[in-house]
Amino acid sequence: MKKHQWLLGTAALSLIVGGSFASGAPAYAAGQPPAVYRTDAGIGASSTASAAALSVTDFGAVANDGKDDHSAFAAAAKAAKQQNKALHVPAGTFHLSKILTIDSIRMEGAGKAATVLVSTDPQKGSIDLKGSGVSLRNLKHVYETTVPRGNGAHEKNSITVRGAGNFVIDNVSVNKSSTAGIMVAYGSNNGIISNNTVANTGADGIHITTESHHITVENNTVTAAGDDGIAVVSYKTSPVPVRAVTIRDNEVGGLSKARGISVVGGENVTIENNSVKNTMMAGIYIATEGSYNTMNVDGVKVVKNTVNHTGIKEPEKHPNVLVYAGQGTISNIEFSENTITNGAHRGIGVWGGGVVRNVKFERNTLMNTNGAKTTFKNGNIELVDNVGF
Ligand SMILES: [Ca+2]
Repeated sequence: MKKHQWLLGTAALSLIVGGSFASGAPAYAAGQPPAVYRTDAGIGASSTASAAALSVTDFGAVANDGKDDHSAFAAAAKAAKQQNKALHVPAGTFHLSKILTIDSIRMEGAGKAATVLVSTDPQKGSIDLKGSGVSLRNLKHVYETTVPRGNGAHEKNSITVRGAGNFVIDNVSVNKSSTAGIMVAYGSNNGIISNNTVANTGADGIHITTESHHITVENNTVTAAGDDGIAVVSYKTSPVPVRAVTIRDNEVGGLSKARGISVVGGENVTIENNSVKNTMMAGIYIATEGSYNTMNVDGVKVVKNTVNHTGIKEPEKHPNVLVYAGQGTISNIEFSENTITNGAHRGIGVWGGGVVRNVKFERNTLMNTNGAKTTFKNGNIELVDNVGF
């Protein structure tokens, strides 16, 4: 707690000195502690429309009339890029009949309850982010209707980051999508996904894949995801894995249909200080999967998370925390100072027919009353000062 308070004070001071919020510049660096956003929503929200911003209403968008605004939004986004200006979306409800692409611009609403973008085509409603320095803030994106997940096409995600660099998705509410809530793909890098609310998706809540790297996912709330809550996934069809991802201070659960937080192929991933509860499969899942032909996992730190009552679904009966080598190799996994409680069917498991190397559990607290506390069937497992194992 002392450390937490010290970090908070330091961050707040540096922000006041830097004064970067008023400029609309990215509000923080990836290495900064996230606590400041929780304590001062006004600072986190930032970004009032400035003289340097264009408004979608100047390009013909009309709020609350039930009519399509896509062409106005597209024209405004194009102009904002050409003029190097931010794009403001005022309060109200706007309708989008197609995919909206924002390229290298900052698009900002008036708040994630105040500005609502409604996609009317369930097959083609993604807000796509591309280019460099692109950001999406302070609005809500919903689909009027959804269709089955089916082929999993990105066109029916809520938000899709397509190879963008230095991107930000902050204070956005995502509600309903046929596939993922926030999809980060195609080598997207140096991105921050923060303070968002993601609910009722057809696939994963937040999904990071296809060579993306240096991504921070912090202080988001993910509930009722149709698949995993927050997932890092690398397929063997990629030349390199997803890497350097930090997932911290998120709340994940609300009867999400699969795992809470998962790494299924990837390198150098930190999962820290998250709360995961009430997911159908394992709360935290580190795996290689033969059926999905995923890459190896190397270097995952799982630190100071709470995992409560996960693995609800039968017959799988996942433990609260599961390391599963379905193929290939899982190496260098560290679980430290986590609190793992009330597993629906069991506590912690490490198993699978692949290779598991170097899994360490240190100073974790396990409180398990249903089924086996620990099931270690594979790997070189080091246990240090854990409680309840
Ligand atoms: Ca309209």
